[in-house]
Amino acid sequence: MTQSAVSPFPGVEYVKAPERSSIGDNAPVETLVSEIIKNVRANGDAAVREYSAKFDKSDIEVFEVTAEERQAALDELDPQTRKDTEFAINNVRKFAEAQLATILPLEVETLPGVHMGHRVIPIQRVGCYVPGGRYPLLSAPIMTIVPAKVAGVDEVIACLPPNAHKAMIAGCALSGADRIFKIGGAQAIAAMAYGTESVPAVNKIVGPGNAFVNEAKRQVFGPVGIDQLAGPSEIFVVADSSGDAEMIATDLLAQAEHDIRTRVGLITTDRALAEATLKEVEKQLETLSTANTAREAWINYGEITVCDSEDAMIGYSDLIAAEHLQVHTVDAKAFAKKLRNYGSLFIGELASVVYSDKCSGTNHTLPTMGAGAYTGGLWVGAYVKIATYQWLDERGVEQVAPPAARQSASEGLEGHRRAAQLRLDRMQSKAN
Ligand code: HSO
Ligand code: ZN
Repeated sequence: MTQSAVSPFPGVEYVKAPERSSIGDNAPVETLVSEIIKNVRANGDAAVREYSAKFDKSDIEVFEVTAEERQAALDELDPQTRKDTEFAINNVRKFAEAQLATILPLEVETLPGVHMGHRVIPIQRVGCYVPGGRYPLLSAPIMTIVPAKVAGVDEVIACLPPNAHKAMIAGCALSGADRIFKIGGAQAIAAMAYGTESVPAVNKIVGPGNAFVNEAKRQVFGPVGIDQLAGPSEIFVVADSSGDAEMIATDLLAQAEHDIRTRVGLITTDRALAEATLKEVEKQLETLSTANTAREAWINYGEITVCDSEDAMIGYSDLIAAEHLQVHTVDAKAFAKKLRNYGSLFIGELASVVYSDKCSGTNHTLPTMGAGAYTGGLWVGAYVKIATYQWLDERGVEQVAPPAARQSASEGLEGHRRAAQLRLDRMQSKAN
């Protein structure tokens, strides 16, 4: 059933509504993944072997990629691909370094004698999941591994499915992975979370994957950190009458070809642009080699809306909080400042999402499914901890000890009261 009669937001009308809105029931995945995690946690490599055979049809005995295998993967990479990969790595590194320089340590004296601050401490060991996927996306390992290295993580390990394209091993190596393992799916996440005989346990797991990987990350979260739960890709374009239908349709389809669940859309104040873009999408689908996937995504989750005001356009865009948001308006820089919720913003029609997908330098691991309302994407800051500390001199104790002791007493926490009071008592007996 199409929802064209229903307005998705006040002042917003569908020209083409998505036919589906929600992504199915996750319960069967949840149960299976929980079994996989329990088994890997209890039986280590043996369980990983069992699942590699079952899900990946792999009889691999030694999971870790050897130095010779690494070298062979690098040697097999064609020279232009290697150059392009290094170009992307350098750009991602440059931006991550610039961002890291903004994360500063701090120390202040909040009361006389009460000093506190925070330190910026790299996470010790990080695990990067690198998906196999239908196409080998060489940019995937770059986006998770390079910022980890820039942050100063001691050991960065990467896991990729045993049947992943060999070039992906080269991508992990060029990005700087310290160790690479051929393990995929939920078993890889479990192995990195709890450790096995061959895989060291990590402190944080990052990187996108399929429904099983995502669910496994959700389940191991707690003692292990995760970046985010990556859903299917999303792209929206906000445009006024200056928008170019061909360019917009091209950019929408560029992401629609990822997955039949990709969500793409145009939000515009211009009805003529809406209708022209609708026609353009249909036209371009006729010649796109990936049209099978892109068309299904377009029919199911694609949308075009017309807004009766700029405010409605901004409000609806903020409600969606799209993973990628392109701004095609007359004064795109000024308009961009009015937008609040998105994973990453592409200002002006020269900034295509595809550039950041591949090589311009911002991270392409971004929040989906509305998470852009509360977080940005993966970045160098996700690989460091901001950890606080304090130190006091006697003037500080004189100020904080009495209220701390009183609060503890009134809460019935006698142990706390004693700890608060002890310093004061010592200071007083020293003075006498
Ligand atoms: N659009 C994807 C990233 C990507 N696309 C890599 C192509 N290569 C998620 O942001
Ligand atoms: Zn993409």
